[in-house]
Amino acid sequence: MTNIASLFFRFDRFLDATPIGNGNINDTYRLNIEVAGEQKSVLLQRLNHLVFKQPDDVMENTLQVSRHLSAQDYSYQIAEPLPGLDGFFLQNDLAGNFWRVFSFLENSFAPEGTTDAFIAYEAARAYGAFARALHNFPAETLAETIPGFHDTDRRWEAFLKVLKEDPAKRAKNTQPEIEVIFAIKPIFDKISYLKKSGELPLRVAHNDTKAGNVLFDRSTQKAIAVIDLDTVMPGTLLSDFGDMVRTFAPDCSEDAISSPVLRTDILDALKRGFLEETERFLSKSERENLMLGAAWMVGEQALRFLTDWLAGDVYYKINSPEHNLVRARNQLALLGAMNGK
Ligand code: GN1
Ligand code: MG
Repeated sequence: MTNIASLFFRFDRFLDATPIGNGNINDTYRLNIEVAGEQKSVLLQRLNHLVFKQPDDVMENTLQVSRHLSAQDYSYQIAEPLPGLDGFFLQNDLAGNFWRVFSFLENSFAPEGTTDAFIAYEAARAYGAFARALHNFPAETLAETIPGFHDTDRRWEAFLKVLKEDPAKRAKNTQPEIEVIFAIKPIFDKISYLKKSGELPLRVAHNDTKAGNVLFDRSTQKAIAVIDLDTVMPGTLLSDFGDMVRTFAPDCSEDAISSPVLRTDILDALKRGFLEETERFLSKSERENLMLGAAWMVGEQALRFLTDWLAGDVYYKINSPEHNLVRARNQLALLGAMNGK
């Protein structure tokens, strides 16, 4: 860590690097160093280059979007990427890992676990403001940092392939879940139709709109920043709203063995917060299909967890042998609970 820190800063003393957050993909630390007698904190992160295969594209998107946001009427803070001593934003260690540093927003916290209606409302407003500030940005100029990220047709193909090859020999004992996935296919087909027909406008989408990606002020308890711009890509806002419903509205986490209950007060808070910021520019088809976006995101996440389970746990970090299967079941139960909402 000391070596990595020294690629970014000249410092007198390396104090510590404490892991923070609970992301499934990257590794994040609060790095404390001493510069000219003063303690300085930054956010240091190892970018998972097995997931983000073009790290330069991730940094370029982040810089473009951060610059655009700072030139808009956008009342939130931006966790700016900081360059290394050689001027480059990405620095490699000897093992070939990619590291970057962001300014640390002091006196802030990222919500964890099940959040209440106020947090949901504040976060939805922040994600809505983010979308609004970027609605005149040319979305097509951004790189696809994970090609086909929300291309559910493509994810469906990947699922069928792994189901056929069955590399971990798990398909036989996963029949009930596989059947449910086939039963929800019409949701994916409807989204695919809306995208292909051009009914849904191409937008800058954040693509990871969970509670943990909004920072809150410890004193005021208000949202102060939207973070984690790695998956900001051209896409649709239905997935951003949908992923909020997926992550905020259940009464338990996606890792819980119990079946989630959909909390309608949270759902209302999300709609209110998001629409306050976006209503003026959303198209009719976006407004009408927000809840389809939610069903799509929950279904797609179930598909992704199930695919990873069948593949032998190659993508998501797992903490127990059946973690991916538990997550897939959880998401399928959530989708069931959403029916008719
Ligand atoms: C991953 O690492 P984290 O928690 O931000 C994943 C999301 C999933 C999420 C499910 C790049 O996000 O798409 O919704 O796990 N990110 C990537 O927990 O695949
Ligand atoms: Mg993320």
